[in-house]
Amino acid sequence: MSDCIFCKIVDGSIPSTKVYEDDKILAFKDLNPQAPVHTLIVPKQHICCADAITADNCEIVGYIFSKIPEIAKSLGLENGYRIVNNCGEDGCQSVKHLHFHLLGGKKLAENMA
Ligand code: IU
Repeated sequence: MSDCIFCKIVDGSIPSTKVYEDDKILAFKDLNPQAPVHTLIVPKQHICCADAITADNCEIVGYIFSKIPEIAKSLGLENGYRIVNNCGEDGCQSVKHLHFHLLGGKKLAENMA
């Protein structure tokens, strides 16, 4: 999508600090980290949000999760981590391209809401 910032990060027209990349997904450092390690993992295909996941496009979500252990290990997250997805207005999603926050590097707060 031409006006999507994460699509532009995926196509390289906006720079990012890449953590992992293959033909289907990109992981890059969050510009405003909320933890010592804060990486965003995005599908290269544009899906606006978790609410737009369907039987036809859900394969990429499983693929992302299959890569998370490898990405986490490469970031030194040997002691655990948190995966977060914000969806829509009430979920405070600010970028409308599906992404998973990978957070860690310290004991994270227990309160999720
Ligand atoms: P959210 O779940 O949509 O609220 O998360 C969007 C994240 O994208 C947020 O943590 C921002 O700091 C981050 N981000 C970024 O890393 N680079 C950008 O160019 C933009 C947002 I815009």
